[in-house]
Amino acid sequence: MKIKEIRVIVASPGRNFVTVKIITDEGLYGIGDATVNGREKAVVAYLEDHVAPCLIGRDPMQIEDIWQYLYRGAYWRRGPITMAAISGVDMALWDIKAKAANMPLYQLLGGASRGRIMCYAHAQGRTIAEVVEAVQEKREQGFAAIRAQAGVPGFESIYGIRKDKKKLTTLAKALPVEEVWSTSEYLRHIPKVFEKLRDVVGWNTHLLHDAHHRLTPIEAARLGKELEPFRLFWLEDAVPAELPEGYRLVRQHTTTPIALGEIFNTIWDARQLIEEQLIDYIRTTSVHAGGVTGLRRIFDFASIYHVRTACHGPTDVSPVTMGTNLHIDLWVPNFGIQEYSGYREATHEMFPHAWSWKGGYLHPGEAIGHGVDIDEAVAEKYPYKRAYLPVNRLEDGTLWHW
Ligand code: GCO
Ligand code: MG
Repeated sequence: MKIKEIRVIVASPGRNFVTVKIITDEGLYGIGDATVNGREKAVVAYLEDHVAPCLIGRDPMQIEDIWQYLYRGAYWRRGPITMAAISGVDMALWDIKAKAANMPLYQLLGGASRGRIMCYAHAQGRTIAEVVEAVQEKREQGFAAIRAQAGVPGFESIYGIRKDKKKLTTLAKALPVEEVWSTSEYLRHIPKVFEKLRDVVGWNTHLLHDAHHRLTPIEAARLGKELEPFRLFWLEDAVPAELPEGYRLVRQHTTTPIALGEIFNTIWDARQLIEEQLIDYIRTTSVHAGGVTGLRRIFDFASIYHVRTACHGPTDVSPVTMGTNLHIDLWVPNFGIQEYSGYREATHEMFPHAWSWKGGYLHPGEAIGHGVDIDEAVAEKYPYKRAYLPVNRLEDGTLWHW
C-alpha cells in the first residue's frame, strides 16, 4: 500500500478546523485533525508545502518511521504548528492501519480496559447564582463531573465568561477581543463560588476548575489551599508551565489535585512535571501532542508516576480528535477523565462519527478505524473565517496570560 494523495481541508462549521485526509492507492483513506485555534493557516501551509510532498509514495503502515521522519527529519523540532501537522498525519495513518486490520482503533491499541469513558462538562455563569444553575443543568443531563467557571464581580468578561456574546462575535471576526483581569479579585471570589456549589450539589458530583494559566506559583498555592475544603477533582492550569519547577511551590502547600498540559506538544514538555509528581492529571490531547503515537508514549510514561490521563476536549479540537482520544481513553490503563464540551449541529454534520455521548459518558463505537469521517461537500458550505482567541490585560494595561 502506498500514500497516493494528501488533502488538507479547512472549514468553519461554527469554528475553524484543519483536517488531513490521506488517501492510499488501494482506496483506503484515513482522517486526522491538525487544528491550532487562531493559527490554523500556519498548519495548512506546513502540511501542504512541507509535509505532503515528502509522504507521497510512502507505505502508510510505517507509522512510527513516518512520525520520526517528520519529527527528527525537520531539524526544527517541537512547537504547536509542527506537532499539529505531525498529529494530523499520525491520526490519519492509525485510522488507515485500523481499517486495514478491520478493527476499531482501540482493539489495535490492546483492547478496552473499561466499558465507558467518564467525561466532564463545562458550566459557567457571570454570577454565583448563574453558575449554580448551569451546574444543576449539567447534573440533570447526567454528568458526574462538571467544570465550573464564574465571573468575577466588576469584570465584564474573563476566560469562559462573556457579558455580551454578540459583541464578541463581531469583534472576533476582526482582531482579538481584549479582556481585563485582576488576580486579587479572582482569588477572593472563587472560594465563595465553590463553597456555594458544595452547599447545593453535595459531594456526589466531581467539581473542577480552570485557572487558565493566570496565577503565580504562590497565588496558585493559596487558591489550592483555600479550595481544599470543597474537594475539587482538580485545579487546572493554575500557573503557566514554562517553568515546571514552579509547581514545586504549589505542591508544597496544597493537596488540591493539579491538572496540566493542554498546550503541551511533546513528552519533553511534560517530563519534569511527571517525574517529580508535580501533577495528578496530564491534559495532552491527540491533535497537539503527536497523535496516537505521541499520546501513547506520554501516557505510558505518566502511568509509572501515578499520573492519570485527562485529554483536552474543548470545541476547538475537532470530532476527529475527540474520536481518536476516545479510543485511547478506552484502552489506556491510567485513564482519569475526558473533557467534553460538545459540538454544534453543523460540526456533527461535517464530521460523521461512530463515537457517542450519553449522560456523562462517551464511547468510541465499534466502527473500524477511529470511526470519524469528513463530509467534504458539507465542508465546502462553511469556508474558513479568520478568528482569534481573546487577549488579556491587567487593569493598568499590562499584557497578561489569557
Ligand atoms: C479547556 C481549555 C480551552 C482553551 C481553548 C483554547 O480547558 O478546555 O482551557 O477552553 O481555552 O482550547 O483554544
Ligand atoms: Mg483548560
